[in-house]
Amino acid sequence: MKKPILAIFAVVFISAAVPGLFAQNSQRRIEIHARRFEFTPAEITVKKGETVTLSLISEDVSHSLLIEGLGVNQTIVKGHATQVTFTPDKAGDFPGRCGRFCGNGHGSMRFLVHVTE
Ligand SMILES: [Cu+2]
Repeated sequence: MKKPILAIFAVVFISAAVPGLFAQNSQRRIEIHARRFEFTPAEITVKKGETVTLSLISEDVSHSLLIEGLGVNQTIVKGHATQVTFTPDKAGDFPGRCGRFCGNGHGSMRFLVHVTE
């Protein structure tokens, strides 16, 4: 009976001592709000190889989040929380924008993803 308990203690101890060791596949989730004419937050920083899920919420009209360098092109309809997942495979800055005309300030609806090594 003692060995399984020791094994559990060992796993708990190692997990605590080495943060992230058992979290390799856990997805990071970031909530992004869209409204005329901004994304909030307008910038995020993620790690290369890290799988990130953006939870997109519109507060007014339909928008979209278009990040060409990351293959993201997701319509955001008011009243429907939408998710988009990506895993950047290179470091750098990836500009995004609203890809759906939403009014006079549409062109200033910018987004930026910093991908670090
Ligand atoms: Cu727009």
